[in-house]
Amino acid sequence: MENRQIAALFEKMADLLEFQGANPFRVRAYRNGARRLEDLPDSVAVLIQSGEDLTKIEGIGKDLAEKIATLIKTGELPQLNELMVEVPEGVLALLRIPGLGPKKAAVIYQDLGIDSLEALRVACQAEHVRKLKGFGAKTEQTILAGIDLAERSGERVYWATADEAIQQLVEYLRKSKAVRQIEAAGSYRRGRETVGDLDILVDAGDANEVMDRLAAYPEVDTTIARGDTKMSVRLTSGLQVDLRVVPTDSFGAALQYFTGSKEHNVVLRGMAKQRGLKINEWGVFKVGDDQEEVYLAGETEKDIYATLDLPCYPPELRENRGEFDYTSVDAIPKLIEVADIVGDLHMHTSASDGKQTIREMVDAAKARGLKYIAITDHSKRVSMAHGLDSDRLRDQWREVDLVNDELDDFVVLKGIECDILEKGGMDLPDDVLTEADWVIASVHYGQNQERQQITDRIVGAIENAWVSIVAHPTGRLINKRDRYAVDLETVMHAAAENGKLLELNANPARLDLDDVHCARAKQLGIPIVISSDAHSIGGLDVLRYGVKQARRAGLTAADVANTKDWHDLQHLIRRG
Ligand code: DGT
Ligand code: CA
Ligand code: CA
Ligand code: ZN
Repeated sequence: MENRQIAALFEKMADLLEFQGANPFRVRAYRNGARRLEDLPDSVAVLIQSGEDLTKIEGIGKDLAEKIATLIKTGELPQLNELMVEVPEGVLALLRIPGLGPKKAAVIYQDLGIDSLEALRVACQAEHVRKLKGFGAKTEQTILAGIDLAERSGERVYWATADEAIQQLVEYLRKSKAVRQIEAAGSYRRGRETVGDLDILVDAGDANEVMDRLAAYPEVDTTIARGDTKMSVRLTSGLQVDLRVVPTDSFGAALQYFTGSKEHNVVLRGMAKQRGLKINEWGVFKVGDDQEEVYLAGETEKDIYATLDLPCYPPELRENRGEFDYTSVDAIPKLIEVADIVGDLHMHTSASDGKQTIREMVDAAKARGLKYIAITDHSKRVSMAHGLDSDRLRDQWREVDLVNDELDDFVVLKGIECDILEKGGMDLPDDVLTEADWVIASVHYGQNQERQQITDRIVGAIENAWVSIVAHPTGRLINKRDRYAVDLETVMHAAAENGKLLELNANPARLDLDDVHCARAKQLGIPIVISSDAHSIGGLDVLRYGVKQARRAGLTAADVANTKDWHDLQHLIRRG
């Protein structure tokens, strides 16, 4: 069982307990535990196997450690099974309705027997809900409006999707004369691979003018709520937008607060308290003996952090994953930027399943400021993609030679994305791999093999003398397909020992390796290559999504191999 699966079950426990009105500390213990598991690079299954004591992990107490052990041993959790008998599955969906807390959800379930969003919609329309104790016509309206949203809210969107929506919206809002400053906050600003909703902050004198403009945005489907300074709308795409309008004095404080993460903010608030300060979305305040509050800072994020003698952390690092160890600007790693990338080492042409010719990919890469690319079409095992056998590959390389002859200050590398066969071993013989400049090894078949088998396959590829790198090492597709059962820790150690690289595939649906594992690779000294895996010219533009993910892992330009020119990059690999 993977860490993520265990985390999901803990989240479910927390939801169910919350619904039952359980002790909030117990609920929080499960949620914290879930988060810790997701952030953990090592598989707890493996840790347990090797006799490690899980309680040494921060946030995992004795109780959770026992439950993890049970889950790994039996695949089930008796306490969860019991709760699921007591609380029907559909009730959990009720908790996703904005503004409907566990207490109200429980009343709806107990008094009306409602256990699904659809049943709740019918009850609201029949005006049964307003008659419940503690409810009213207005609450009923809010619930009704929230049901649609809850139906879609299971889906978090790719960061790239959020980016497109937010760029358009910010550009539109900025045209309001009332807007002095505007910034996107939340998980979007932190660069999380998926985004739940969009948070936008505006510094303006007249909040109403800004909110009116948002209401008039053509992409707005419904207004969920509107107050004096905040407003939530749903876009036709299903995405929710939370807008907050604040005065200039509080803009930095609000930006800091709504950028989060919640976990980062909790720590910050604690540090403030220790100094007799109070920190919230309005600013940092000195609390006097008479409880009187004096405003100290709030205009910029930098000011906020400075009141605590802390540097202004890049948003990507604000996850309480060790950033507070950096107590000065100089201590923070200088995170990689898009402009640092000088080459792209994974792309396809019309020879396999890409759309363009080598020359077209070259021109597009040059136009994007790159210095080299590797052409890496599929090998023959991927017959659906018209993968190349040795003869076709050598033909392609002759073409690469011709293209290179025409180029100054740009290099096209002879590459291949060679499949790792189901039974192990590479899809093409060593004598052809030897002639390549760059060999990517990938799993496309047998993705459901058990842990040992698929790990052995990938390690086998890493041990092949001619392989340069393993692409999309876990095979996950965000929101769509789970990762392979592969033991990444073993794979990474093999890469480190054999002098091989690992890919951060920048496709927004892949982002594979993810942030946690990129950080682990860095610890082990394994260079990461951020690649587009482009199948067309437009596909080259995804590199920046990979860079975002790399920043969340704390990677600097020095940690990413394709920030170096091709000559220097080769020295990072032990081939042959
Ligand atoms: P998302 O939307 O699920 O992808 O994730 P976020 O991080 O954007 O979360 P969201 O939209 O619920 O809230 C935006 C930020 O506001 C969040 O990162 C931190 C802050 N925030 C929200 N609720 C709380 C809270 O209860 N306590 C604290 N300390 N901060 C909060
Ligand atoms: Ca958000
Ligand atoms: Ca939000
Ligand atoms: Zn590929």
